[in-house]
Amino acid sequence: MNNRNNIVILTGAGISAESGLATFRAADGLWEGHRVENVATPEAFVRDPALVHQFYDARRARLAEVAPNAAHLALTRLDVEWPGELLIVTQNVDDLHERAGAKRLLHMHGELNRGWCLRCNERFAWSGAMGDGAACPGCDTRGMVRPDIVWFGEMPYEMETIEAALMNADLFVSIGTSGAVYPAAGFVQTARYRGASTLEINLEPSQGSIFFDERRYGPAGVEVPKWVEELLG
Ligand code: BV8
Repeated sequence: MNNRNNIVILTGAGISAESGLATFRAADGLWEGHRVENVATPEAFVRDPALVHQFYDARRARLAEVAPNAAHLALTRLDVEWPGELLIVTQNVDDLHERAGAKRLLHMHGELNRGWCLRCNERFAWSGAMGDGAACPGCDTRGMVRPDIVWFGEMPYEMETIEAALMNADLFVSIGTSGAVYPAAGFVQTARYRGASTLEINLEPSQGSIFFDERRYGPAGVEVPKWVEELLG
């Protein structure tokens, strides 16, 4: 890797695991006790908005109790020191990359700390419980605010920016994701098609591990700082 090279990094729930946030597909396959289709789809929100708000309010409250870990901090160091182009694309809706100081970052699945008014379509920062009676800070309408999060069946954010970065990448690194959810799980194939080198850093082989030139298995808090030190060292 010479330092003119362009790097795209995809992160998933595994990078936040050592901070104490639950991943999606832990052993029981449930997501904090819920089936995904009951809390992370537009249909679920229509069917039972109070349950969906309760699920996200609990995760937003939990987020306030945790902190970035060594893997987030190592990616921020790379973000600051890498002279080539670099983009961190996170699938995570937590704000740990931001709190670690990352700047060249985008949230393709939205953010826990943002809301979206279905009446006036405004999106805005949100802290604390959203409940199902929350008032929109824009139009003041109550009960029409949803989490600004991309649910299953909804289009992820900033796909054009992501595709452009992948088409221009020399190195694609996937960290802490099971490779179960599309279109994120397909990014490695776009990068390979463009001739990028590909590296997977995860606790165990992901569903797409065969597509990676290099694979490093272990806790992100250990493997990511090691990799960044090698790259910058
Ligand atoms: C869309 C926000 C189309 C919610 C999320 C093709 C085939 C089949 C289905 C589909 C397909 N293409 C699209 C679909 C449908 C669907 C999909 O992919 N379904 C899957 C289940 C098959 N995709 C979609 O619906 C997407 N939208 O395609 O839209 C469209 C087109 C036009 C117009 C309109 C629509 C939208 C997907 C986004 C859903 N939202 N998140 C929220 O967070 O509340 S996805 C959710 O799961 C997470 O955000 C995350 O992104 C995703 C994947 O989870 P991971 O991050 O990978 O976490 P996971 O627990 O799975 O894995 C953690 C990994 O970390 C593990 O491997 C573990 O070993 C590792 N780990 C654990 N600890 C550590 C560690 N690694 C290192 N260190 C550690 N300490």
